[in-house]
Amino acid sequence: MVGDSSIGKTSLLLRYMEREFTDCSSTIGAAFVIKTWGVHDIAIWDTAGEEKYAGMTTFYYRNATAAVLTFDMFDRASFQNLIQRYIPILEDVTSAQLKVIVATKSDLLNTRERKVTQMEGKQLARRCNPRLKCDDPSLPYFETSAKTGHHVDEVFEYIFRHFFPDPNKPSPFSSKEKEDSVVLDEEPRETKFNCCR
Ligand SMILES: Nc1nc2c(ncn2[C@@H]2O[C@H](COP(=O)(O)OP(=O)(O)O)[C@@H](O)[C@H]2O)c(=O)[nH]1
Ligand SMILES: [Mg+2]
Repeated sequence: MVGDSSIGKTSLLLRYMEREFTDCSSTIGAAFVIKTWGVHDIAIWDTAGEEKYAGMTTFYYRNATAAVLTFDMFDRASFQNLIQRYIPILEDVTSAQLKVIVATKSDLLNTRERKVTQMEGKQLARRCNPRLKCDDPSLPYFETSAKTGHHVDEVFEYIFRHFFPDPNKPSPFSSKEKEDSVVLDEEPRETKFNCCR
């Protein structure tokens, strides 16, 4: 989960994992949760966007298979920061094969004026993912609301399906069989989200 602070990264992940929206204080450093998807245990890293943690963030980017690049659709600077700051760092340090662009806080569209168009979001998704086929109808671009849950599952499930079209087939990345997913599923979640409780 990449992007400026206060974009809604933690809220998005919380909504997906816990099915709820909680007003969170800012995340410290980076932490992760494990999502069990068929026979796979998928680690999702939530980073803090603050400058002071930039070095640490780079460390977490390094082994990422996919990146969720978030911006607040009402904050143009957060979109520019993806382009000028986060995407270049990501491309420098990782071989992430998929970059999903996610606009947050879509529940506010009725009352506020968006500062980034849907077209701009889609263009960025296209530019970031040159390996996707040109005629692929499902660009990795989503407009979401952690508050209402709008399009939140779609973000994560797009990624999981991209890498594991059949969730019950063993991973192409590792031959390790799933053994104790329940334990893995529970433990990091508690560690991660204690800022909200
Ligand atoms: N209206 C609205 N507020 C949101 C949404 N997602 C996050 N927020 C608020 O934005 C602030 C920052 O959210 P947080 O998840 O901590 O952002 P992070 O720093 O990127 O992890 C918090 O006050 C959230 O309540 C959303 O979908 N809609
Ligand atoms: Mg956070």
